[in-house]
Amino acid sequence: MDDLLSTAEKIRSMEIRGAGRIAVAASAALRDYARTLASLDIEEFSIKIEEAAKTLVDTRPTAVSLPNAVMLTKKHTSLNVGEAIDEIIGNSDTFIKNATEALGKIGRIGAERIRDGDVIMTHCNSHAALSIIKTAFDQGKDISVIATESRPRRQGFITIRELSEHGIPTTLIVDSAVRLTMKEVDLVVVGADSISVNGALINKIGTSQLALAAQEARKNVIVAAETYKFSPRTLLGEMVEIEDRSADEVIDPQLLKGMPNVKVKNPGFDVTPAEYIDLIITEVGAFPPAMAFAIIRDYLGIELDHH
Ligand code: RUB
Repeated sequence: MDDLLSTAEKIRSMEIRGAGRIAVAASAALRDYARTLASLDIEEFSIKIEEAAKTLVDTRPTAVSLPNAVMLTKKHTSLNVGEAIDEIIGNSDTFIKNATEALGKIGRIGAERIRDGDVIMTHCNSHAALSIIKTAFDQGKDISVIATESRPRRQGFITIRELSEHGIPTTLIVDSAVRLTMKEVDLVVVGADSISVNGALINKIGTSQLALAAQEARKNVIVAAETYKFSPRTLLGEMVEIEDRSADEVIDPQLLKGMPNVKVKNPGFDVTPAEYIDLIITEVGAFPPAMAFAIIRDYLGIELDHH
């Protein structure tokens, strides 16, 4: 349990962050925890797995990759604990292998949309989005990137480091420079924390601002998202919860002393409606956002877990 709690804490504190990484870490943690439960009977085993699943899912609310990874990993039908553990190990190995391969496939499919000479704007730090950009660069396309800072946690710094290490010319801008800079951009490429059944994208706060500025400037917006970033529960009418993070990430509380009338809001994510999105690049193909239902049905299943 200690290892599982430690992974949960790393996700909560954002030491492990980004929808894909969170999903893979949670799947591995559940797998390793299952291995420690061999001495239990099947009922106790299933209860412990459910508790562990909840601990992992409760760490952060927005990225659906996390509950999807946990849902796919925890499934077991055998009444024999040894076999149930093997099922969970198998589920996790499959999930992690698919997630890893998905990044390569998204890179190859998405790179088809990038032309020689393109200037690409990206936001926050998305491994799926960066896979597209790096693949296009590796194909010899002469591209450059404009990366937003992504306040308040500045994940843009991770992005510019990764791009620089890959040899890709990169310009860092503050988030509020998005609209002014959009005229230099050919294409926006971002990742996803969740995609709902109506094709709306939930991603790092500020993403919808990039999409709005891109639409005004008639530039395409491409979303890089593994199929496990689609949200089956939105089929039940559920809304994706937007994480409210601590005000301390925005401003040092000391600086607010003597300002009793001020409060600070720090939403972590925002919603970009489907009509601002040209294409969603998944590992099984490039789809318009209107295909979200078909992706949920075909790749995640619509027999929903009702708790
Ligand atoms: C990260 C973020 C990323 C998506 C996709 O938010 O919004 O764009 O998670 O990333 P945070 P990836 O830093 O708050 O976790 O493509 O790597 O899954």
